[in-house]
Amino acid sequence: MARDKIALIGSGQIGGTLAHMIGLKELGDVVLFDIAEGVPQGKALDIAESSPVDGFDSKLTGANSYEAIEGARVVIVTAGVPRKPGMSRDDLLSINLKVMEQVGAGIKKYAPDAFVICITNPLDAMVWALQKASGLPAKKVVGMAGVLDSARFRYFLADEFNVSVEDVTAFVLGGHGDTMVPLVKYSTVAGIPLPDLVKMGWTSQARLDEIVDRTRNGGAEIVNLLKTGSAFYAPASSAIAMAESYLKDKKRVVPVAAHLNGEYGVKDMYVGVPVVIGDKGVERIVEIELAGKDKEAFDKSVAAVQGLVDACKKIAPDLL
Ligand code: A3D
Repeated sequence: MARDKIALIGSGQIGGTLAHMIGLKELGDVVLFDIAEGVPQGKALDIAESSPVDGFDSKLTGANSYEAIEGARVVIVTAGVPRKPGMSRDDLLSINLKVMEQVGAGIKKYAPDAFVICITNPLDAMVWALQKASGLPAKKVVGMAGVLDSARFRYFLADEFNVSVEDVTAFVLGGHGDTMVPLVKYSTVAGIPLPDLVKMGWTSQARLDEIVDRTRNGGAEIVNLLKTGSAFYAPASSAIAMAESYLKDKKRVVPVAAHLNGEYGVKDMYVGVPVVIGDKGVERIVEIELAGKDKEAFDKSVAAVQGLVDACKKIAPDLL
């Protein structure tokens, strides 16, 4: 059986980490792509030179032309520019929107059968634009955010309770960013919902609220510490989990930015919801009933994503 080919569009902090992880996990051969000359080639060679030490077989190459991604089974997109001081959210949106148009055209031409995972921010709008620009079926194009947001929530909870991260599950809905909706009653330690743990005296409601808040601001916390960029290890791990579920048809149930067409009362938008990922892409959208404060928070989050999508439509009306 030939090895799967995985294309990484964008060879920056996350792209390089993804390539290294794919090698270490022997998930397939890697093509690193970037517009910066030498960077994808240099990272590919550097990681390839680590392969004899770590004992993995994976062919790693770097490229500046889209032909190199031909036939990829998975494409992970991190291409774009970060928000710089003085740059508005709309400036960032219009720059990265153009990037998504280029990337979408490249995928359409050379990897139309791939499962595509978008990571570029602003996530929920960029994955929407990438699906439009690539013309791929919506169930084959997803955004990575929920796995990362719920991983952060799980980590903070495990730390709070002094238990293994493996025994903590978390449920996060909504758009990526400060409007995300961590659902406390569906988050558990070994199956025990968090509200029960409060009753059992494991933590207080006030502590739980602080942890939810820290989760919502998890990205900003890392940016403030690093000063020169944003998180890349945990985002890369999260995208790898999604790629692995597709490549191995694991049918994992994970929160991703998925295309909604009526589910949760949302039409033609990407919003973070739990889905099943198997070898057909998004095989099922898990639709839970939301009520009260959770529904309010979800609707607020959807409205924020809608605002970004409307801005995209204004900048690039021909994407529709
Ligand atoms: P960075 O290290 O800047 O890498 C981005 C790469 O994209 C650079 O190497 C650029 O040269 C390249 N690039 C720019 N324009 C193009 C183009 N037109 N075609 C191909 N490549 C191009 O960033 P990073 O790896 O740290 O982050 C990548 C993206 O992920 C950013 O948009 C971040 O905001 C985003 N991000 C999202 C999350 C989520 O949870 C959704 C988390 C962390 C980062």
